[in-house]
Amino acid sequence: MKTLKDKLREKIEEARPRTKRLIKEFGDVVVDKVTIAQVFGGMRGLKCLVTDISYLDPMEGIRYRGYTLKEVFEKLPKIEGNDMPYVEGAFYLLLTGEIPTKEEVCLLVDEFRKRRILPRYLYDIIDSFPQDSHPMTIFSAAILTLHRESFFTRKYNAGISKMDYWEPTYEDTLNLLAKLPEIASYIYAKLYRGGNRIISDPNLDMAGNFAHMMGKESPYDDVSRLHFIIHADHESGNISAHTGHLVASSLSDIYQSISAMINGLAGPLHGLANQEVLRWLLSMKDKMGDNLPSENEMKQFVWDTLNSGQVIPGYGHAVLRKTDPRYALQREFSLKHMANDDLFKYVDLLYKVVPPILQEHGKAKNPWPNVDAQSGVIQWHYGVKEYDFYTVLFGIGRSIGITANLIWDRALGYSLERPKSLTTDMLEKIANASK
Ligand code: CMX
Repeated sequence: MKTLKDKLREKIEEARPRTKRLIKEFGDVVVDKVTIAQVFGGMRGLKCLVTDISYLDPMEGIRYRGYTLKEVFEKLPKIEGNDMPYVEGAFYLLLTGEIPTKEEVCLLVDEFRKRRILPRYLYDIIDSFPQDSHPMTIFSAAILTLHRESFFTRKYNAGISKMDYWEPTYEDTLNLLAKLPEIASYIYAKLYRGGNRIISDPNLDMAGNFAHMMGKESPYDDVSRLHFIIHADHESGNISAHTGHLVASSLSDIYQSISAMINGLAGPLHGLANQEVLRWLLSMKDKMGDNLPSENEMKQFVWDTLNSGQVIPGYGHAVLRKTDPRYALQREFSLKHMANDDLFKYVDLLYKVVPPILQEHGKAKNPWPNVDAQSGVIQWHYGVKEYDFYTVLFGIGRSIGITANLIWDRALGYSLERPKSLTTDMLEKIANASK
């Protein structure tokens, strides 16, 4: 059986001539135009990035390597007795475009096991953070600290051909991904469990071991698999993916690039929205006591939030224009496992009342829920009630897709990112000339 790295090498050899041909023979072909609104508006919708790993259709949602998420969950190998597939299998798919066999996944599970141990100094660094630090800050710093382990940086300093950049990047990726659950669960133990750490179980897969280190019983292992896989990738233009790609384009290594992307994910308009949803729901629950709000009370709560100039967390999206399939998958899980959970009932009622209100409000282009509207409530149900921690979970998942992208960036020799800026004067001249 071929190893993942050998298979990847073959895929890279196949892909290189396609990229080379497009640049060499069709480099001047126009792909898109740029409007003044896009220049000021965060480049929304501008087609100027490339990835073959995932594609986001505004109506259908994300596809990983051409597969809808539903297909991904159906097709990837699973551990017997579990509903959700191995996270390692999702990484395999994102990296190669192929659905792995169970044997191929097990080989990768073994690779991750061998690489998961953290260096002693990392525990000391995590311990040295003040207790009131946000877990995303510690997570980002811990990942950055591992820069000293970078194989890519060592190889680069020794002098390596551009054609081979992807290989040490691949090694760094496996080393980092294997360690993320260990880092995250240690941060959790430090901040919320008085430092009482549960040592990892070498017999378990990545997500199963994470659940174990969090001190959780089944089905929290499947919750983790579901969570990490749906958060893995959302094409290249979202803040975390784009930050990772941008930083890596200067040949910063995986640790520096992933630490940076974690900081982008930590913003409330991006990954932190999952913690915002919980904070917002709990503030309503506080007002309601044990009573479930009526539809009218819920509507009033939503309007009050909007009228105070805040956004409804977990709703809207820069690209999507319908209910996020990642929301739908989590809803399906919740209906099966926790339909009577109080907060889930809130989330369900919100699904009914928020979209028409956002439509009436008239601002959001997408009134439908995104991934963050559901994820925190599932964590809450299984006893992870420290909602500051939720974006760290998003970060573990997102690292899987971004590292796969960065390996390919290196393999296909994508350029240093350097768009051009203009002054307001220049834009005014362009505007006047168009009259
Ligand atoms: N509640 C209230 N207003 C909203 C809104 C929401 N959920 N979503 C968008 N709007 C508003 C925007 O703030 C903007 O207002 P202004 O014109 O006053 O600036 C207007 O509607 C148009 O925005 P848009 O084009 O529809 O959305 P953007 O592409 O600018 O922003 C997003 C997308 C996700 C940041 C936005 O929908 C939002 O703030 N949602 C709430 C936060 C959230 O859930 N983020 C998580 C997204 C998923 C993820 O990345 O993790």
